[in-house]
Amino acid sequence: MQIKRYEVNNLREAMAQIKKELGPDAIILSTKKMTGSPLIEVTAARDNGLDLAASLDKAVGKNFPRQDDDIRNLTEEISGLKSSIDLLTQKVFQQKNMLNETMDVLWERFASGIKDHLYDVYVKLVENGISRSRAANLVETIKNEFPSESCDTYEKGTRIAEKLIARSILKDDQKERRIKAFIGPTGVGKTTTLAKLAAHYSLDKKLKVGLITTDTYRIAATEQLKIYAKIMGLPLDIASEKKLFDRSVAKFSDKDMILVDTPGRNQYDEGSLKSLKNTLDTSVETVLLINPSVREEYLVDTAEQFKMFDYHRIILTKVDECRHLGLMYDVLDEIRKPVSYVTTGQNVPRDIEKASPERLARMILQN
Ligand SMILES: Nc1nc2c(ncn2[C@@H]2O[C@H](COP(=O)(O)OP(=O)(O)O)[C@@H](O)[C@H]2O)c(=O)[nH]1
Ligand SMILES: [Mg+2]
Repeated sequence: MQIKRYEVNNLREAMAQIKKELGPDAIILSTKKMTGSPLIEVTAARDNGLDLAASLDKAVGKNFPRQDDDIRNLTEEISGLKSSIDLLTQKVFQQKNMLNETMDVLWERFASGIKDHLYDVYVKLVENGISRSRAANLVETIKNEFPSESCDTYEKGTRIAEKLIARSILKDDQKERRIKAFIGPTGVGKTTTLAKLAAHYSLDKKLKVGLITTDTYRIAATEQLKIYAKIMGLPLDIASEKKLFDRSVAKFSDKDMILVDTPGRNQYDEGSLKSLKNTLDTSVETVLLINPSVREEYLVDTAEQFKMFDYHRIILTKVDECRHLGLMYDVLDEIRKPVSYVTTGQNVPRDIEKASPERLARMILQN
């Protein structure tokens, strides 16, 4: 019998080495956890014609851990570890929430130390959905940087807060590109917004517009755009992959503007996002659509998922359904991309407005 010891990081690594050196009939005699790296020590043996398992049982008694026991033990250990990790993650989240709550109380206390009418401004900002920390920072800036007579009433303070918010929102002064693709989560309003803008560019600006959809996953999605294209008398091409997309772009060489609709697929499906990214080359302007009515974490998450597109600007959709536009301020501050339009209803082509920092600030403060 040949016995060998292996120091490895996992069982799979051990099995590969054992199979290579001792052959496919070798068996594992024991595994032992070690401190540090490598993580485990595995002892294996090769049978030389004898019934190895039987002779081992005989030689060391039934107490000797066999392969099945080892795997069972390891499985138990792994599931134990998993539970510990879950518990730890839960605790971290709880602590984070507690910390946030404590910070909120501190900000609250800090803000209440500020003079009456400025505290009212702070309360309004928070009521409108702005986080306590940003709201407290805004009133603190008003207090410190503006002469007291310029903010000695609630109205004056609110006006200055609006100005400060506008100042901190990015201006959309980048050049527009000829090909624009609308990306974003399912149902955010890509197809509807594209139709609104197609009408704006072709009817108001008298540009020659071509439409492409890469959304070939749902028949209804293509039909929806076909109807809009027909009503507006605009050509629509369907391109399910890069080659067809490039062909459509070449076909529309006489167009001033090409608007591209993209699939409403699960944003967490990284494969389909990558294939979309591959279809749209770098000359295409990508516009991320987000709906500020959804939870802040989801918004930040969306922005993160679509980061691979290095999107140029944002369109905020369904602001008519958003009760606390202040949330938008926090998110914009986080994403740092300019907003080109906001959409304000289901009506095509009417419900869309050009965005500007001043307009957004007014919306945030007046809800
Ligand atoms: N209230 C409201 N609904 C909108 C707005 N934009 C789109 N919608 C609706 O949202 C739904 C999904 O829109 P759609 O364009 O198909 O989303 P897509 O999956 O991203 O293409 C439709 O019922 C639209 O009418 C908007 O600005 N406000
Ligand atoms: Mg769509």
